[in-house]
Amino acid sequence: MPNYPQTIHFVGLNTPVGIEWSARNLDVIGTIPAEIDGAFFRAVPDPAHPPMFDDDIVLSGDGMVAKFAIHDGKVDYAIRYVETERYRLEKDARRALFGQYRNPFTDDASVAGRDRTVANTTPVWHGGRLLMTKEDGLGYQVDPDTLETLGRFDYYGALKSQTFTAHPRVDPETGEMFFFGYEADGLCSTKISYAIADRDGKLISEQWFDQPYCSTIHDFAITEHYAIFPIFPTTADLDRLKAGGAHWAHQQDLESWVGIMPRYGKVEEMRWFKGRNGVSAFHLVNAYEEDGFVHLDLCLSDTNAFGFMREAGGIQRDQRDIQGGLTRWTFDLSKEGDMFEERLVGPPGDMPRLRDADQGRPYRAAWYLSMNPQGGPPLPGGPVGVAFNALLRIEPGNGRIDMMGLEPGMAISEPVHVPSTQDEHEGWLLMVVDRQAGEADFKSELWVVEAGAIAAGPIARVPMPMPMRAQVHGAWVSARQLANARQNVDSEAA
Ligand code: V55
Ligand code: FE
Repeated sequence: MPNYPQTIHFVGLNTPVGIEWSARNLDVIGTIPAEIDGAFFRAVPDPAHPPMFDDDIVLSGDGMVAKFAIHDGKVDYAIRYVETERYRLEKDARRALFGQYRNPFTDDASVAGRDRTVANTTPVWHGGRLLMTKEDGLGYQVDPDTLETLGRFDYYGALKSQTFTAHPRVDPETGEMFFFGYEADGLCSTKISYAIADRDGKLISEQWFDQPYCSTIHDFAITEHYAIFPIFPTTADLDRLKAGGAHWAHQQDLESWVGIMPRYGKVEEMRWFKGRNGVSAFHLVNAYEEDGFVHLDLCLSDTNAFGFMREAGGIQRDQRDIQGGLTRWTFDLSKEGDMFEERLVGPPGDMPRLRDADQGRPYRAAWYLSMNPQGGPPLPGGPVGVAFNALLRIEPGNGRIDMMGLEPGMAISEPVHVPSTQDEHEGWLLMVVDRQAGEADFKSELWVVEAGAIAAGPIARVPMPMPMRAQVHGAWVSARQLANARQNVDSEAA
C-alpha cells in the first residue's frame, strides 16, 4: 500500500482499502427472508491515492460503488471504483492531481477545468438507471449488474445544471424524481437548479433560482404539492478559495432560511421563511401536509456537524458538545409573514431513513442513527469523524422510540429499508456494522433487522471476509426493478 497520512481521516475505520473485489455465497448466520430479493447498493469513499497535501478529509475520497446482491437467502458482494474523469486521470498518473476538498485552485495545473467530482455520496436509482452522485458535480451512471461506469449523466444534454444533489426525492405515487443542484453554474454561485424527471427517467422541467447566499444545500424535501429548500449558514467564498482556503465555513451569527414553492409551480412562487441563526442540518427525514400546514422533520443541530466546516468559520466547539435533535418545523401557508413553529420530536442523530411509500406523506415511523448511552466511547471514523453506535425507530406522532444499541467498540452505517408485501409487516433494514477486533483490526458484517422490531437485534448476519471502509448512503433496488430496467435496455437495443 502507498503511504497515506497517519491522521484521523486515514487510520482506524478510515484506513483506505482501495481493492476492487467480489465474492459469491458469503456465509449467512441465521436466515434471510426470501422476500428480501434485490440489491443493496452502497457509496463508499476510498481514496485511490495518498492526498497531494499533508492531510485530506473523508468527503474527498474516490467513490466506490458496492453491491450486496441478495436472492433466495444467498448473498454475493462486489465493489468497484466509480471511474469518474478524476479517477481516470489520477489512475493514469498513479498519483493525486486534485488538491483540497472542493477547491480547484489547489489542483495540479495539468487537470485545470477537468471534472473534480468523486461520485462518493449516494447511489440513486430512478427510471431504470443507477447513478453515483456527489453534490459538487453530475452523477455518473453505473451498470447495476457489472458496476462498470458508463459515464457522466446529464439527461442527454437536457440538464443545464453543472451539479446534481446526492438527495433527490422520488414521489411514491407518480414515480417522478424531484431534484436540484446548487452552485449550478459554477463555484460559489447562488444559482440553484430545480428539476423533475418523469417516472421513465426523462427530464421534464428545469428552472433556476437564487438562494439568499451560497450555502451547501445537502438535502431537500417534497410533499404532495410542495418542494422545500432549507438554507443553513454554511457559506462559500470565492476569494477564500482562490487563496487556497476552505470551500465551506459555518457562520454562527447568520440567519437560516426555508424556501417553499408549489412543486409543479414556477420558482417565482417561492416563499421564503426566516429561521434561527447558526443552525445546521444535513438530512431531512420527511415533509408532509396536514390541514393546510406543512411539516418538515429534520436532523437539526445548533451548529455544523463537520469539524472542518466549523473551524473554517472560527467556531471552536467539541463534537460531543453539539446540541440538537429530531426537530419538526411547521409552516402555516395560509398566513402572511416569514415565521414558522419549531418543536423537538426525538433524540439527536442523523442518517434518517423512511419507507419509500411514505415519501412526502404523513408517516408512522422513521429510522435513524444515534448514540447508545451504553455503547462506550464512539469509534473514530466515517464522514463526520465519530461513528454512530445505535439505530433508532421513532414514531413522531406519539413519541415512541425503540433502540438497537451496539456494544462498545462497534459502529453502524446507514441502513436501507426493504419493504414487505405483507400488509402488517414493516419490512426489513439492511446495514453494515463494524466491530473493533484489535488496535488496527476491524471486522464488518451485513446485518438484517426487522424494521418493526429493531430492539431484538439482527435476524441474520453476514460476516465479510475483507476490511470495509465506511459507507455514506445506500439504496435498495428490488429484483423486479432491476429486471424491468434490463428489459428496457434490451428493447431499446432491439
Ligand atoms: C456530505 C457528504 C459529502 C459532501 C458534502 O453528508 C456533504 C454530507 C460524501 O460527501 O461532499
Ligand atoms: Fe447525505
